[in-house]
Amino acid sequence: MPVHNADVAALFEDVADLLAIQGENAFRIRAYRNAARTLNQLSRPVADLVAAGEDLSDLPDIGDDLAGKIATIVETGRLPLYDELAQDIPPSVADLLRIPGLGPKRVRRLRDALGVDSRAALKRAAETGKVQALDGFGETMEQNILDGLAQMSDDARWLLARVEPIVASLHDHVSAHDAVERVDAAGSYRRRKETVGDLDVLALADDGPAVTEHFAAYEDVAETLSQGDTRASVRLRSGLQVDLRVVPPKSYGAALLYFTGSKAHNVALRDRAVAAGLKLNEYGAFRDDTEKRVAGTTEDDIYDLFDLPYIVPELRENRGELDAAADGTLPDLVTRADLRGNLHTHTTYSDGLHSLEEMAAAAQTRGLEYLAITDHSPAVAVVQGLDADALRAQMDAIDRLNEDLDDLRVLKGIEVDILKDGSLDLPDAVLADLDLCLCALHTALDLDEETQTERVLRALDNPHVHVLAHPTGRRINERPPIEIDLDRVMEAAADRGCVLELNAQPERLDLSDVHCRRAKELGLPLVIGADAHSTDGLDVLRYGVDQARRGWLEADDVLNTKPWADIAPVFDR
Ligand code: DGT
Ligand code: CA
Ligand code: CA
Repeated sequence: MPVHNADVAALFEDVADLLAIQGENAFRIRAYRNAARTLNQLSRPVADLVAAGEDLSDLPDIGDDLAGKIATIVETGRLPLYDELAQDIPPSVADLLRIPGLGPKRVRRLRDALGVDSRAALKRAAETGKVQALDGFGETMEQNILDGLAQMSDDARWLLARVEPIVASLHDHVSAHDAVERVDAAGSYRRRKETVGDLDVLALADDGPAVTEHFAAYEDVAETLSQGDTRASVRLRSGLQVDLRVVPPKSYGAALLYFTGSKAHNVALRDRAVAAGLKLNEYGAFRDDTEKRVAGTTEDDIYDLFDLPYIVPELRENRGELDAAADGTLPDLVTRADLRGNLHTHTTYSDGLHSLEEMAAAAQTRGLEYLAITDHSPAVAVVQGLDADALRAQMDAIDRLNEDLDDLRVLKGIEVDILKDGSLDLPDAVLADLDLCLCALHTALDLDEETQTERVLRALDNPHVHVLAHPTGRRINERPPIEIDLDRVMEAAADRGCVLELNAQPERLDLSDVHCRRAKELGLPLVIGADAHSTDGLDVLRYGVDQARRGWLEADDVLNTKPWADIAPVFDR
């Protein structure tokens, strides 16, 4: 049974939630949350570490007890402590914590006083005014709960990064069948969309029934939704739905093109086919009059039929890629290999898991030429932030570290908080001595658009600021973007010689693909920032690159594809 890091992390988060609802002590709850964070940031599958007999308690925030629990989960797929807790508190109660404004204490109170044990029960209680009558709730809280419930959809989409390890295991399983020559995950996954609704998998094979049978027998399958001779749909234990099609060689390119989508790209391509007297579907391209097959083995052949060069999946959204292909003006998209540095990094000075030295070593391992250390300032109340003295101490430590480093330059930076009035959380005198300064919003995220936009513009007015980090503050499936006039912000940034970050964290990917493209149109360069909170956190840069590619960005549009010496002037406003 493949147990993925995210599964173990999710189980620990669930335990933390249940403990919190029970009123357990904060220290114990935090231990599970920290462990979940470690697991989510680990680049190697923890199941492999267990199999290799490695000592898990060497991992940050994992003690002997948690190491034992991880091994149990990997080996049995279950955690007895969770099962015990879940007997008292059903998942539908823990789920209430996801509603903005509801913490464990309130959830416990709702349950004890009103018997609320699910979203539906909460909705009924709020609609009948029972919630506002409770001590410590009130009318505003009740309305917020109703609003929160309305915003939460039951069919949240899957983060691309969460789906990746699931695809890897599934790919191994399907490929292992003798009849299968090739396996591709198509659909939104192949287009590298930030979230995936369901997974569309193609297997190249002549013997359909044997392969669909083998697919349905995958050990991670919870439920087979349908199974035929050439296709099957299953739901995995994680809840992800997977649709498999088994396709023979002569149709494989056509099927790959069709099931990669997007639907809008397919429709636009089919219109071109019709205009050319052709019929295009998932089986191939055919002459309209004679039904003769003219292409289908590869995607290349099909694009070639229309005199088009190959179009990479990231661009297939019918946002002008077909015209650009016809004109020979497709962008030469940025790649991960183009990135020379990372400009957003946390360390143990604030909320990072690893030390300055460890982060520098990890950057070297990954072939980066420069690494900006950008810990938090004090206003981020949830973590320990650096005040001016602490920042100066860190700057000295960076100077000392750089003396010992040959092929990596560590840059002195900060992720300074933008305060409610648009001023910054640290004095100009210390900001002036940094190599670069990111600014970011972490509080008062609910201001109206005009106020929020003015607030950010005021921050960018500060001549020591260079980068606006995670500009919209969204967390996919958790928190919507702030209300902000991003066009105005981008224009103002360009005017002032500032840039915006494309934050590469899989749950942020902030800016969106559309915003990336808008920045390019406005001539505003971006930086792709890992926002790394651990050594493995540097590996998320590639998700930022995926997003940038979906936004049509080329290496020239991304500052950290260039040597530090070339871009240093930008950070010297
Ligand atoms: P998702 O699953 O919501 O993240 O998005 P996709 O793009 O993976 O969409 P999905 O799974 O519904 O379908 C996979 C691909 O199949 C889609 O990208 C294009 C193709 N497709 C699906 N329905 C249609 C259709 O009605 N017409 C055409 N031309 N293509 C379709
Ligand atoms: Ca899909
Ligand atoms: Ca599908």
